[in-house]
Amino acid sequence: MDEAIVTIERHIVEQERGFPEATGILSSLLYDIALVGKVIARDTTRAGLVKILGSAGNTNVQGEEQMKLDVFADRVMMRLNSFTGRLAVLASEEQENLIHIPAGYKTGKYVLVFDPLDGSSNVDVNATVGTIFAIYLRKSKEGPGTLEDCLQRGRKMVAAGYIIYGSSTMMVYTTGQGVHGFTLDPALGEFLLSHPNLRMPDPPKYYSTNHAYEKYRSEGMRRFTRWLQGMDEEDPRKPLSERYIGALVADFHRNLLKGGLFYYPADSRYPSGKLRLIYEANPLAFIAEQAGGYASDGRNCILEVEPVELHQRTPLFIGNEQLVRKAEEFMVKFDD
Ligand code: AFP
Repeated sequence: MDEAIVTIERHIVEQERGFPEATGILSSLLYDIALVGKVIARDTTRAGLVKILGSAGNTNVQGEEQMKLDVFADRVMMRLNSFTGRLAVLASEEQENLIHIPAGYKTGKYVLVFDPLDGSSNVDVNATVGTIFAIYLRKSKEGPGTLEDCLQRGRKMVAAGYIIYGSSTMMVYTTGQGVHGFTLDPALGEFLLSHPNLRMPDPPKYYSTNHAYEKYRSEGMRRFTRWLQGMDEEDPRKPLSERYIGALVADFHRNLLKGGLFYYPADSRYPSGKLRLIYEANPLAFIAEQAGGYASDGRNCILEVEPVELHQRTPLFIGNEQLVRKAEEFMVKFDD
C-alpha cells in the first residue's frame, strides 16, 4: 500500500501531542509561518518578479544594501504575525528596533525573531535564498514584549526553522523532537512531508566557506582549512569537497542533507564575525543539534551564548560535530 501523504498542518498537530500541556498556539504559529513561506515563494518564483528586482535604494541596520524582496519578505512576516494574538513581540534582521504588536491587538506568549530573506544578494542571479526563524516563550509577564524577551540564549528556543526558496521550496523545522522537512507542492499549495527525521550524514561530504577572505583570517583558521583539504602533513585526510553559495541557509541545507561544515570565522574585517547570532546562528544551531550536529562560535556552543544586543554578530562553525570540534581545536592550538 502507498505511504500516507502528510501535510505540514497534520505533522505540526501530531508533534504537538508530544507536549500534553500544549495549548495549540505554537502549532498555529508554525502554520502561520508556513503560510508566510508560501507567500514569499510565490513572489520569488513569479515571472513578474523581474519588475521588483534590484536595490530598494536604502540600507538596513547593518549598513548593507537592502533588496526589494527583503522588504517584501519582511512585511509579509510582520503582517501575517502581528495581529494573531499569538506573539508578544517580533524582531527582524532587517529592522533596527523591536516590532511591537499594533495598538488595539492582543499580545500572546511567544516571541518571533527572523531573517526574512537570508542571502538576498542571490536574488538578482536567480540563486537560492531563504527565511530563517526562531520562536521563544516571552520572559516578561504581560503587556508589550521587551528587548529582554528577544535576548534569550538559543538554548531557550521552543522551535526554529527555515524556508528555502530553491529549485523547490522547502520548510524545515524542529520543536525539539527531531528535524523534519516539507516540500511545497505548488499545484496544491501545500507543504508535504518529504524529509522526516533528518540526521546529518556521516561521513560528511562538503565544507562551505568563503576562501576569498583567507588573507584576513587567523593562523588557526588557515591551517584548519588546509586540514579540511587534506593538506595537513601531520594529520592527512581525504579532502572534503567544497561548495559555497553565499546564502547561509542554502549552504546549511546542503550540509544538513549531505553532511558537512559551514564556517564563517571572525577575521580582521569582522572581529566578532559577520553573521547574526539571533536571526541566523541560533535557529540553525538548534536544527543542527536536533539533526545530530553541532554549532560553535569557535570556542563555545552557540546555543549557550547570552545575547547582549539584537543585531549581535558571531563567528559560526556549524555542521557535523567532529568537524566543528576540529575547528575549535585548531583555534585553541594556534590562535589563543
Ligand atoms: P546577504 O543577505 O547580504 O546576501 O548576506 C548573506 C549572509 O549573511 C549569509 O547568508 C552568507 O552565508 C554570508 O552573508 C555570505 O557572506 P560573504 O559574501 O562575505 O561570503
